[in-house]
Amino acid sequence: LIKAIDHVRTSICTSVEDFHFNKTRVRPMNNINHIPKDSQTILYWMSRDQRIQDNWAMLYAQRLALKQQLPLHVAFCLVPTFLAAPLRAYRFMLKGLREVEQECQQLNIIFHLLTGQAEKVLPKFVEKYQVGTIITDFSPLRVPRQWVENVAKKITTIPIVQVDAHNVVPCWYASSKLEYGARTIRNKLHKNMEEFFTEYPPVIKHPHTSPAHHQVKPTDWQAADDSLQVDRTVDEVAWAVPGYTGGIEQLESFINERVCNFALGRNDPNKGAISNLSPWIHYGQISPQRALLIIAKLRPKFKEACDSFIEEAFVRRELGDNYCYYQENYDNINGAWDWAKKTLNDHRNDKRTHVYSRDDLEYARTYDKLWNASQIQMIKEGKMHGFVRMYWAKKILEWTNSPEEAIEIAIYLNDKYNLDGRDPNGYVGVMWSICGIHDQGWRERPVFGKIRYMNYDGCKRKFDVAKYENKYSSL
Ligand code: FO1
Repeated sequence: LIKAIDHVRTSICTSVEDFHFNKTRVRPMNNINHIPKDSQTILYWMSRDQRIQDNWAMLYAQRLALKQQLPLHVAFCLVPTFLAAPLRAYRFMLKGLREVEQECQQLNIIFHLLTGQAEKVLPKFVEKYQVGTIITDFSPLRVPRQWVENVAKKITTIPIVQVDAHNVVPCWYASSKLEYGARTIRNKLHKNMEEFFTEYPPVIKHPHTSPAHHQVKPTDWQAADDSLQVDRTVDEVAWAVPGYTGGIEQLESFINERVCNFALGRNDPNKGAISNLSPWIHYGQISPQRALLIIAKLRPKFKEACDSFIEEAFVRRELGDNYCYYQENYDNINGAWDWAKKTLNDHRNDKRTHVYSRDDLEYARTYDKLWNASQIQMIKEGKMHGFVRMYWAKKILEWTNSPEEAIEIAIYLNDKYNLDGRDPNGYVGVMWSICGIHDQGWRERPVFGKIRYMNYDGCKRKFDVAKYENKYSSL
């Protein structure tokens, strides 16, 4: 599949220079429009989209460097802690970045792993290499948005621009407001598909070599690992091979082995019918748009599966970015609509049938074997099946003293164990389950109020619960 994708890229265009770049993907982060005359390099500050190919931010950076006839650098600013990400998450990310470094070497692009906050390390970098423009990618989350803002405050002499390299339709272009749900954003996204759902040209071997080329040493990955201040008890998982190649291989196995069952089996955690791509997508190691372009081609053969995949990986995923971008309280109860806040408040003092502590939940010590199994799967594999994720979060609401506590515990566990934790989709999943965002009101009942309820018997009607419980029966 990797070769086939390379072939598609080079067949649409041989150079990014003759490619029409859709400028709607780019927005200025300061009001400087001119690249200083004595500039020596262009910099892509990579953050969310940790790949070279199929990356609009990288393509835009190279295009600018080619126009200016300047060398091209890529820098990643490694922070020692990020939203409580454990070793499992960081190792997955760092291994993917190793592949990025190798690819840069082959393409005459210089890769730098800078350790520390961007606002501290980038100003020095810009001065040292006489950077003419910084291009960065886009995340709707608070912390990375603050990074960009802080950098823009410190670096005031060169243009800083941002490219949404994660969404098919740039988040700020798809909608200018907080959407209610899939039904209100779907048309907005689909109507823009023709404009944005295009093939990627290749990032090419860069023709301009930096004088600094030979001074830059290869990254010391061990030192990078040692610099982390993370929970090292949550270790790597075996099933997911990090990096672009690993991600494309996962996509290939989805196409060859699982897509045929996706339409009917995607809600059955025993079926193994899902794409499993979310870890690679979270770290930007593969492009969601690439996955969509490939899956869309299978539509004549697997219409229903492809349409469901497009709904999940395009509409629902981009709705997640919309929520986090326009709702600053995306991870707490204030991010709920008024009807949901009211109903949760009305039922705040309802008697709970069981109350568990965070520890009880974390170590899967509940009476519910299905819930325990889902928690065990997450601890062991760093993932949880999408259908069970909803049940899992809703039970946390049922078994804790307040919706606030439920949200906090659900996010804590999701971010600690899941490879794709700390992602807009994770926050939206928790907020959908506990606060009814992107959902509607349902028949009122204890604790949940009008928030949609899920129960064990309902799961039994959907899949072989005992089989799943047996698979994940102990830690
Ligand atoms: N991005 C960075 O620019 N630097 C980091 O050190 C960094 C660490 C990190 C750890 C775990 C994780 O899940 C993501 C991490 N990211 C990092 C990427 C990033 O900011 C996120 O993927 C997005 O914000 C999600 O939208």
